Amino acid sequence: TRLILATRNAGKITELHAILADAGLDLELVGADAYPDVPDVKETGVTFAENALLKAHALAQATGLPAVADDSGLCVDVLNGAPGIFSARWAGTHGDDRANLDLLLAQLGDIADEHRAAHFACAAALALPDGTERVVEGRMEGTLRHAPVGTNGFGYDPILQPKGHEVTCAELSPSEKNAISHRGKAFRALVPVVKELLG
Ligand code: ITT
Repeated sequence: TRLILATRNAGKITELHAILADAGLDLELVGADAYPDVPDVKETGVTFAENALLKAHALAQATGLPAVADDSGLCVDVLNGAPGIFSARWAGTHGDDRANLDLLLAQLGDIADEHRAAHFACAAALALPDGTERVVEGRMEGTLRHAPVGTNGFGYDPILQPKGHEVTCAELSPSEKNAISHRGKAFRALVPVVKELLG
């Protein structure tokens, strides 16, 4: 079965290939970049789940193929859940990971560790060309460091230290991160749904 990943984020694509392959899905995964004529969908939803569904439906409708999408972000307790669904463009330019991370650190200033709780959230959506849809979510809890450490991963990985770990997500290996991440949890939960609907 051909399954399209409705994402243009290279970090997500790498992780999703590994997560879905490990879960034993016998699928041909094709990134959204293989469909350059499909316009970027406006993420007008107010939740991760709504935006993930918008992206999955847009690609499924445009291609006539089943599509999966990821909408994700970092939610900081002391900021009432921000950046949340605005994580990719927190500092203004979509996808400028370094600027987003620097702005967030500046906003937190030297707030003490016990007030630096945060979590990554991911909504994983599946949409079929006939309009069928499913969405599931996953989370990874942690605390925010005062400065970035590590070079693996993407986005805010260098500042999120997962609960129960002494290192940041950017110091974990890809497989270590996928084993505990919001994205790993969400997409492993989506796999049985994909198998049920697509065989
Ligand atoms: P697509 O819409 O094309 O999938 P995007 O980057 O615009 O790509 P989102 O709107 O879901 O995707 O934004 C996700 C942002 O949240 C991403 O740019 C990172 O800044 C952050 N993020 C999500 N998952 C992350 C992770 O595992 N590690 C670090 N940062 C993450």
